[in-house]
Amino acid sequence: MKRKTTLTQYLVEQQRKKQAVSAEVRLLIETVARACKAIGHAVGKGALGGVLGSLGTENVQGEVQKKLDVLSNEILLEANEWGGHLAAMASEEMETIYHIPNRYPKGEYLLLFDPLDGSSNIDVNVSIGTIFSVLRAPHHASGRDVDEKDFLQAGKEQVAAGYAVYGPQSMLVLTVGAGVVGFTLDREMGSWVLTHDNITIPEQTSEFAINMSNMRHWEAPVRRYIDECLAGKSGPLGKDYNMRWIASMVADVHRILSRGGIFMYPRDARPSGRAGKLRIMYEANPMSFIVEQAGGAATDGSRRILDIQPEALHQRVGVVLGSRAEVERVQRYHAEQA
Ligand code: P6P
Repeated sequence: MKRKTTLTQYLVEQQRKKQAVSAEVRLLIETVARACKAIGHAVGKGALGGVLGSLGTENVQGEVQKKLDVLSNEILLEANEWGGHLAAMASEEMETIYHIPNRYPKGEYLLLFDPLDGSSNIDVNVSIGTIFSVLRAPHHASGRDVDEKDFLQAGKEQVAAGYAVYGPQSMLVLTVGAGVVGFTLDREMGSWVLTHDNITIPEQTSEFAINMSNMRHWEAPVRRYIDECLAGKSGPLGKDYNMRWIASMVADVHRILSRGGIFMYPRDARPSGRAGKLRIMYEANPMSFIVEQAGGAATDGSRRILDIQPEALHQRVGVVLGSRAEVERVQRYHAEQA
């Protein structure tokens, strides 16, 4: 019987190949993966675990916090604070950065995460996930204490990024800058087993993902692209398109990594409108790193997301990512409009 490659073995092999995987990064990813197993276990219990429903509190985004949001955040903090590989952490669920307690050694990496993405789907039993991003801590060399500004690095500085999707299977999808790999949780053994050793996104697609109820707020290039998709075979794109919208970014991106597609959460066209819904530091950047490593593209409509210099920890950004030819088409439409 073919021996199964586990996450640890994959990371050790990457370490040997002198990829971005240092011993600290390996420990960090293994620790996050173990925390995702615990989160997936809590999610899987559902009503039996007494963890469904809301807490009646709001997070820094002004979004109602689900019990599982806060529990998932705590699981990631507790799993990662003692290992000595991190200088600090940041999360969608926390207003400011989380400093490693003085009783633990500090490391040279920063960990950012959306502990449970897709919260609106928790109580209706639809796939949700955890997204994480790893940056180097610039302050480490200077010996000063880490601060929020140290997190404000463009997405191209990421050392690693990944997500866990808690669906019919629990999967962990990861990049350390050497392509994209996928692991499936072997629930009997409790180990992440390599099942997808080279995930790539088809260049073309005939499937788009967008929340159509926001149509009145879209910029013209987005409207033009979607209208062309809806025009089907007789339209300028010459083929019929299908539509999906799960409203869990992790699940929508996982589908695109699995069979192609384009995911759009565009910025709002109104002058007073939001720059987008998704947060750049712990949603758009990690997903863009993964999508690019899988041969796709990721922009805010016009600019490559990984080049954007963030100015605030919880900054929002428009997101257009997936099959390269489709993303570049939307980019062209923005350029023609400029
Ligand atoms: P809407 C989940 O709340 C999330 O942040 C992403 O996971 C998802 O893609 C998006 O929001 C869904 O937003 O407006 O369709 O509910």
